[in-house]
Amino acid sequence: MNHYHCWLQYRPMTNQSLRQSYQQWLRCVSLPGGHPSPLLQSIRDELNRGIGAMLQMPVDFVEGSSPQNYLTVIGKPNQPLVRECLGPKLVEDLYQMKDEAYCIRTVAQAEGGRIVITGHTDRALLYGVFHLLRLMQMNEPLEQLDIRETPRNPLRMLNHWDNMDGSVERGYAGSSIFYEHGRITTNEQRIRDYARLLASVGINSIAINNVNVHETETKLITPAFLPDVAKIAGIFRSYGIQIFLSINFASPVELGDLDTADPLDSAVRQWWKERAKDIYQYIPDFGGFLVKADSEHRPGPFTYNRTHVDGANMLAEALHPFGGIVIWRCFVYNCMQDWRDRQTDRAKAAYDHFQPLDGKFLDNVILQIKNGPMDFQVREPVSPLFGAMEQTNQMMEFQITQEYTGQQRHLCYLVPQWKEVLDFDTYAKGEGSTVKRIVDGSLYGFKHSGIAGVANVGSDENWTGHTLAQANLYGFGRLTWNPDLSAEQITEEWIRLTFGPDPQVIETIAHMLLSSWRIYENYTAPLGVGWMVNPGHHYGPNVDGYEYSRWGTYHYADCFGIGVDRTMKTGTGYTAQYFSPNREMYESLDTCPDEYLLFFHHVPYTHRLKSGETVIQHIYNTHFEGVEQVKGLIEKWKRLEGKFNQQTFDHVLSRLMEQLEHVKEWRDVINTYFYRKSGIPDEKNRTIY
Ligand code: GCW
Repeated sequence: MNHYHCWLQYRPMTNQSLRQSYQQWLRCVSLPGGHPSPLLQSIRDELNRGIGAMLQMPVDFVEGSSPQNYLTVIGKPNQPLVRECLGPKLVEDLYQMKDEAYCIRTVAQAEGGRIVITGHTDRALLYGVFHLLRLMQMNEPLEQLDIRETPRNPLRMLNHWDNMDGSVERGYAGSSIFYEHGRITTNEQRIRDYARLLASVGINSIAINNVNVHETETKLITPAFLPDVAKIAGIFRSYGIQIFLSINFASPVELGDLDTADPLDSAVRQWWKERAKDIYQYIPDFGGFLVKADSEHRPGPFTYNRTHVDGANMLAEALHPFGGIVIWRCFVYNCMQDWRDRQTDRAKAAYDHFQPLDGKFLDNVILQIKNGPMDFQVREPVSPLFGAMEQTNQMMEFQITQEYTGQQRHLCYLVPQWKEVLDFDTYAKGEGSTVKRIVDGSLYGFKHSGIAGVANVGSDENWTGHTLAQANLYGFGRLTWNPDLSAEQITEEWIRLTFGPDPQVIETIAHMLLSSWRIYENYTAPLGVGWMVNPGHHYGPNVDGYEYSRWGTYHYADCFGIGVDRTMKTGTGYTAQYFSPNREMYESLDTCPDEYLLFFHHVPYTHRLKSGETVIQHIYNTHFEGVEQVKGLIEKWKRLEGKFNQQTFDHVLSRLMEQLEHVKEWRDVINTYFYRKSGIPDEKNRTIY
């Protein structure tokens, strides 16, 4: 495998009979005539690239029909050839398809047949083509295709935390692929290849700059940079991806135009309207603004005693005439807390700030909510804000970049975590009110909704630092397209596409990936406790790193016990933010799941878990076990030597060896800390320092 190509390897087909069959089907491809749209051009390019590499033959593109016995037909349902192949009845049926949905069908004919890829938009056709190429990469037969796919989430988005100096906030894969030295990159090929990767898993939106918008980036919405932004937008457009910009709420002031950014000031409102107009002149299909306001010292409406509603709606009004939307983040909390203050609970903040505003936001505003109430920890309960605002568009924010999950030095595959979040039943509208049904918009009929992920990509040759972290990006896209896919299915697809068909490789890597999050949890964050990391960069263990800080992220360990009492009865009352029966489940020690125990309760070290172990013994056991498990990962990986290119083998092995060094550090720091705090020895007498 060549790690630059990720899951679009297009390796030459070695299976002779499959190869002949594929050659038959793909030798001739019919595309709509006329002047090709940029998307149709991308389809052509991708087929040339994929077929050329896999089948070592050129593709013969035709317009309309062809006398060939075998033909692949790509076109909209109203095109005569598509109609002719599928028949009027099916075509009629397809008229119901949504804009991004596609159908792929094999139709047998005397002496041959047709593979038809159809959908109402060029974007849908592109998705269909990527699907076909995926099937071929996985050696699937094409003789009896009958596929219909509709993406479940309208917005399938990546958020880049890239800065124009080329750095990436919380980036672990090199520098930005978009910016260098305060300017937009000239390396368009890299962006095009990125767009291909994203489109192949159905991503349709991207915010290209950090939500912390600094001085230079504030100017991205001005004519100084818009021509260059428009170039990037053009590349993404040809892969069906809309671009968004993160904006600085204080722009009118910081750009020197006005002396206030008060959202109710008419000059300010006018200013944003003009900016929106400028932007749409350069980028007619601009997606809109992503906004971090009144969060971690970023400016926002609070400065002027205004609300989030005032701020978001002002921007929404400016974008409305052009069809743009405002994605307003709910990551708002007091980051100047006093650790002595036991009443303020950061976990409650998003709900407290936003829930009372339900129904007040304009239709083209979406609230973007992090999956948990704190901040992308190894394990957090689902944010209680999901489902709690029936009349307000909501979307999910996941973190693909591994800030708190090993920073792409440790193996930590996040699809199982995301699955748990999406499958969680909020009971917002009775049983079955799962998070996935809230964020896909179906539970409440939201006008806009979806899932965003903070990207894990940078300029490293393999995009993601750790080559196996490519699976997180792939999995994010696939899960966002269809949250009902199983983690196992997504994982197997990714491995087959990336590493090829060898069953031993598939089984081994699948096992490694699927176990890695729980392994990481074992040696880092026991029972839902978070933040035991070094302050600032967040890598490596430091149990009290944040304990006496202003960030509101405490575990309250003392010589008796540990955990945050968030109950209504004796604690911060956070559990009240959940719908019943989740509220009661978390409130009671008897029913609170072990993995969240210390998130919701403060307990003595001798408290017995459902597993029968005491809390302290669980801490020791999981930390010793974590080290053994990482050794197990290394053993597994070593058995794959020679199965694919040495460079990839060596690269992953060296990351795993590094992980092993660090996991020992984690084990010893955590175990020693809790032994010293509790004075309770390990039942099994293992070495604790
Ligand atoms: O997780 C924290 C990160 C910050 C980030 C912030 C946010 C972009 O440590 O780096 O800032 O969350 O999500 O806004």
